[in-house]
Amino acid sequence: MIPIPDRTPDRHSSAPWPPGRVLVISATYDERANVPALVQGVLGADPEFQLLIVDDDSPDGTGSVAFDLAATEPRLHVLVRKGRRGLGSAILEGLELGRDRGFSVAVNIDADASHDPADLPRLLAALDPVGGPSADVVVGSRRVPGGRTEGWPLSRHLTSRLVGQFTRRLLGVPARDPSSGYRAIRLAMLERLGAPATTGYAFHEELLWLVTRAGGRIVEVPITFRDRTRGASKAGLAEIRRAVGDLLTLARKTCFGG
Ligand SMILES: Nc1nc2c(ncn2[C@@H]2O[C@H](COP(=O)(O)OP(=O)(O)O)[C@@H](O)[C@H]2O)c(=O)[nH]1
Ligand SMILES: [Mg+2]
Repeated sequence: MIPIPDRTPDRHSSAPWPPGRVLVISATYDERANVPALVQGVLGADPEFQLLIVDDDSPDGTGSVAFDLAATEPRLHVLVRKGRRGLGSAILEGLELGRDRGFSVAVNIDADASHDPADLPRLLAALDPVGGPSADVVVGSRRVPGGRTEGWPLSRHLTSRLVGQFTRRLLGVPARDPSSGYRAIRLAMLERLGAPATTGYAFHEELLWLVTRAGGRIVEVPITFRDRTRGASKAGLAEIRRAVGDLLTLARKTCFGG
């Protein structure tokens, strides 16, 4: 039998978006328990911030929790996509939506409380430092003085360091923590980048790689990353395998062009 394709459309929260400058984006997959604190933390950090949750139709109902909160919060927007399409693809769709809605800056934040919303103003300030050169991307970094990671097992420290070295030395990305998902990006930069090819976790490294090749300026500010206490990591074996393949593709493009 020929399978019938799922034509259910992606669903957007319905309230109009107020005009704004800073859009915080959070990709979610099975983060039901984390969404209320995420919304409160981000929107409480500054009355100017708006938050977009891009959910991939999480089986645990994250999308309906987010829609319920958005019904009474005009600064919260929700996009629930059909099927799991990947972390990178969710972030890219959020960035493009932010750009199309006229925001000038987006900040990506994980939904699981590993990234502290209290750091948002510091990340944004580093885009346009007083008296210094402006940046195109600001990475919340665990590997610059003052940065740290709490609660990770040794295996994750080692993998993350290995990926960091690979991205820095082989891909030529000038960042000490290129895998950090906590980052602010000037949305005008998107026009200067080629289309990212990565839909999974290696999107973080690829975005910085594209920014570097486009001559963009990346700076890092220290953050404390705390491992999640609610829900489980989605970076399972299949995702890790996919990310390794994507990083090797980037290395090939770096060395042989593409
Ligand atoms: N929309 C969407 N979000 C995802 C997907 N995979 C992971 N995420 C979200 O991406 C963020 C980082 O994932 P996480 O599992 O915490 O990865 P870890 O911190 O590397 O263990 C979390 O907010 C996840 O819910 C996906 O396929 N689609
Ligand atoms: Mg996490």
